[in-house]
Amino acid sequence: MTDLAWQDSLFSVAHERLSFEGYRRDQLDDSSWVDLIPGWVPDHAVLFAQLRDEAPWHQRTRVLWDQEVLEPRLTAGYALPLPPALEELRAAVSGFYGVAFDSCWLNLYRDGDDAVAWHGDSNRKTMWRPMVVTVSLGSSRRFLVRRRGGGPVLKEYAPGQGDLMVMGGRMQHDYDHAVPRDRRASGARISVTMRHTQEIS
Ligand SMILES: O=C(O)CCC(=O)C(=O)O
Repeated sequence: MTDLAWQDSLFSVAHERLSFEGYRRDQLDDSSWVDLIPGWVPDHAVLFAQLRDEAPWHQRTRVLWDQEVLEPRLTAGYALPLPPALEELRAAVSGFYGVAFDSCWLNLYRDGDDAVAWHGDSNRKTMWRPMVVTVSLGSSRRFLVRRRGGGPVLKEYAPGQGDLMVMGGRMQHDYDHAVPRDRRASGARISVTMRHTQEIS
């Protein structure tokens, strides 16, 4: 089978399994939004176990106040072509949103001590309206949204168990998001994130 035929057949299979029917758009303002589909991945527990056991996890370091510190989570990056289980997700969101998601980055929050601080994704530096896809596997974690640079929490989500979230419009420019430490978190969570490098036409 040619690469293209293989991708087409993956897309039609994914299309049946990974449905976009009933997705909800949370409009943050005129130009920023979050799309949500609860339980988007039917066999999310299988995918969670597969990625937990097989992804090339490592712990990155950051320089903070002149000190090198470990990031409080594990991460794993993939180059295209993705393994079939991730390609199925990538093909489905690329088809639905009409944009080629061409990078895939995973976060593993091992427990409630792992977190990601307030930030807007750095793709805002090169893109006008970057979309960021997050497929959440495993335990739910609090996912908070506030205006860029500070202020009260404006939205709180609890993605886990196969939920799909897509941040879009001007959200990476105008809002920050975070997954805070949470001692009440019941277990590990993996977020599969996908981004694109071509501006949306
Ligand atoms: O795990 C999440 O849902 C958020 C991850 C995130 O903000 C990031 O990878 O930049």
